[in-house]
This record gives sequence, C-alpha cells and structure tokens, in this order.
Amino acid sequence: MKEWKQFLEPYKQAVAELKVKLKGLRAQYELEDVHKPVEFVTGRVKPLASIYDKTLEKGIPFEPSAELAAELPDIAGVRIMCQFVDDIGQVVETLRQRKDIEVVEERDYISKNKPSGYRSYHMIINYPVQTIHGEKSILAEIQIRTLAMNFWASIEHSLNYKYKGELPDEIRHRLERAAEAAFQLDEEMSLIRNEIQDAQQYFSAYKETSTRGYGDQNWEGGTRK
Ligand code: 0O2
Ligand code: 0O2
Repeated sequence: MKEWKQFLEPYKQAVAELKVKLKGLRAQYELEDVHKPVEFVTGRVKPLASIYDKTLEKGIPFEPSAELAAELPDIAGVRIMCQFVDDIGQVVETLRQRKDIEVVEERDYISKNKPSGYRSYHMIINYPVQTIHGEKSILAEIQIRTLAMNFWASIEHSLNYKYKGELPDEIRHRLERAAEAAFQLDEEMSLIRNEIQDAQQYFSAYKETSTRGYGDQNWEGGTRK
C-alpha cells in the first residue's frame, strides 16, 4: 500500500497545483472585466478501484510501474467547465500557449461525439512536479466541456455505475436523446451569448452596488431569512 501511496503522490500534487493554476485563469479574467471562459474547475486523482478496472481492461499488471503510468494518462485529472461552446476553443488555445505544461495529445469529442453521446475536449499533458528527489514529469488529463456537457456526463456516469456498464436499451436511447438536447441547449445559448453576457455584467454591477433586494446576492451575506 505504501508503494501505491508513493506512486500516487506526484499525481496528487499535480492535481492540486493544476487546480490552483486553472482557477487563477478565472480570477485573471474577472479582474480584467472581460467574459471569463472558465466557469469552474474540479480535479481528482483516479481512485485505486478505477485504476484496477482500467488495468483489467488494458490487460496490464495492477502494480505501480512506468508501464501503468504510460497506459493510464488520466491518473491525474482536471476538468474545466465553460458556459459556452466557443469558450472551450479559447481555453484550449490558452493551454497550448502555457510554458508550464506540454500538450502531448488532444481528443476532440465535441466535433465528433462518442457513440454514447458523450461530448468533451480532452488534452493529455506532460506536467513537471517538483519532488524531494528532483523533477518528475507525469501525464495528466484535462477535460474541457460546457456546463450542459458536464451535466449529461455526470448523469450518464452515475447510471453506468448503477447498471455496471450494461445500460438497459431504453435508458441508453433516452441518454442519446438527452445528449442531443444538451447539444441543442449549447447551440441556443451560443446564439444569445451577447444578451446573456450583457445581463451577467449588469447583474454583477448590481450586486456590487445594491445592499438590499431579492435573489442570489443574499446567499453570501447571510442576510437571507
Ligand atoms: P468557487 O468560489 O465555488 O468557485 P479541494 O476540496 O480544496 O480539493 P475544491 O476546488 O473545493 O478543492 O473541490 P473540487 O470538488 O475539486 O471543486 C469544486 C469547485 O467546483 C468548487 O468551487 C465548487 O463550487 C465548484 N463546482 C462544483 N460543481 C459546480 C457546479 O455545478 N456549478 C458551479 N458553478 N460550480 C461548481 P470552489 O473552488 O470552492 O470555489
Ligand atoms: P473516470 O471515472 O472519469 O476516471 P482509450 O482506452 O484510450 O481508448 P479512454 O481511456 O476511455 O480511451 O480515454 P478517453 O476516451 O479519452 O476518456 C477518458 C475519460 O473520459 C473517462 O475516464 C471519462 O472521464 C470520460 N469519458 C469518456 N467517454 C465517456 C462517456 O461515454 N461517458 C462519460 N460519462 N464519460 C466519458 P474513465 O476512466 O472512463 O472514468
């Protein structure tokens, strides 16, 4: 077990660092008062049970090794959620330009969704982690998707878990239709993007100047009765 802990430690560190860095992007856009292409960021180290399942699928030994590290590029995973489909392109370009990561592979499941209906943009990166024994470069996966794509993927993921990957036909078909609906939602939101952004700016300014009123602004101040 100690071996696994040692093996996973750089991945844990990478996820923590990448989350701080990518949340930093969001903060910088906010300061510049422009539309922020990053809505929120999450991350995780792949649980051992999922690593075990993947080794069975790929037919490789379940042991901490260079082979396992190379075969499973998503042991460290970070997810960036965006409001609009166009934001994804902007985030991808920003990531390609960064000096602290090296993009080694990109998978575009947005232009061409997976048969399940899954949509997302994946980037596999090399990321250098500083350890007490020097620098260690590890692979990590960054998934970039809209809120609608994320909603669909998290629901589908739970259902797949419940049915152990064997979804009943009816649910599978409904999920395919739901994926199509999520795609339509993204398209519609893109069409009224300017309207939405104006409204969001107006609402932010209102929150900063208003001391009373109704709605979400009351959640932070603890004044909601
Ligand atoms: P904020 O101000 O809410 O953006 P940690 O537990 O410290 O390792 P973290 O970031 O708290 O790290 O946990 P996690 O689970 O990796 O990331 C969760 C972040 O994503 C939190 O933001 C959540 O508020 C945000 N989040 C999760 N789901 C949603 C969602 O559906 N909509 C929105 N808008 N945000 C979501 P933070 O970092 O606490 O900061
Ligand atoms: P988890 O729980 O997120 O860790 P390959 O074996 O190389 O052909 P692989 O490894 O499936 O392909 O890589 P891919 O397709 O780039 O996707 C890896 C991750 O994308 C998955 O990790 C999921 O997070 C997500 N993903 C891919 N397809 C789907 C899908 O149909 N539905 C959902 N909900 N997510 C998907 P894991 O390890 O499967 O899961």
